[in-house]
Amino acid sequence: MNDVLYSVDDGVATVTLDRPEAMNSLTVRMKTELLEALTRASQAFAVRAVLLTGSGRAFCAGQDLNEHAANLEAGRGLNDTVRAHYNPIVRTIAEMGKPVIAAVNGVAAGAGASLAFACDLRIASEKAKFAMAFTGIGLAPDSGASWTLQRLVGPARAAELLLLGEPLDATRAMELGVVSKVVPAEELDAAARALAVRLAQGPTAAYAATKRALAFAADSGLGEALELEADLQDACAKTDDHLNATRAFLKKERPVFEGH
Ligand code: T3D
Repeated sequence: MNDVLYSVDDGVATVTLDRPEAMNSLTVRMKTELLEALTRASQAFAVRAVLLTGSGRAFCAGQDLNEHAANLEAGRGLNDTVRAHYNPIVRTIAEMGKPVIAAVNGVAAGAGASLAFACDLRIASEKAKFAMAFTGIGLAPDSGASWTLQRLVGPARAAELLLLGEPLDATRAMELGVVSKVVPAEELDAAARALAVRLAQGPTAAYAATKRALAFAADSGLGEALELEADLQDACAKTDDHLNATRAFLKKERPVFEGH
């Protein structure tokens, strides 16, 4: 891979968008590599949590507008590019049975903000900024921002952010619940890594079930959500992690989760 870095340590796959000279904006090559990295993390048994971050001063400035302009000049529409590249990336993050954390090191604009919103947790540097840059260039939200953002901040605030496109700094993002923690820039790597390692040492099957339950409940009635919860709980109850953690609790010991 050239523009996306991938490494695994302590059960954590770190996926780094690495085109800092263009603020990690997304070309076809970068989106292809990002999907490959996320798919690899999702399928690797040894990986139990994923950390997504950016090199340099940006998290991700969204679509590379040079490539985008060339596409427009060539008369190519966006129907295929959004479906072919952005949608599979977002689905892979949302559907993988492992927690995905965005370590938002700087500006996250357009589809870059959408990528952060698609993750399960967001931890931000004081220098982070979220810019819903879509309408600023005459586009509508993509990569799931219309779905994720209103679930993070509520429909009225999401409409305001997406229509007006005014950036959120890290403090405001924290106030609105877009991020769960803000840390000084120099502490972001360590703080995000500590969170990812903690999750990688947790009950992976229970996390997968929690992701599934949350995604399902977002679109279903209480009755259906109760039914799925019952099925998922039954599956979790059959894991070694649950059995061992219950025994550990009764012996007043710390549980050790093996991830199955
Ligand atoms: O084709 C499709 O599939 C459509 C899909 C669209 C999804 C989208 O993501 S739409 C939204 C696209 N993104 C944007 O509109 C954001 C554009 N960038 C900005 O608004 C600003 O650059 C930032 C808010 C991200 C950062 O501002 P600032 O002042 O910190 O930095 P800057 O000076 O504007 O940018 C620094 C460099 O990065 C600059 O290049 P230079 O002059 O140093 O050579 C700038 O052109 C470049 N850059 C920033 N964003 C992009 C970019 N180059 C290409 N594409 C970008 N998106």
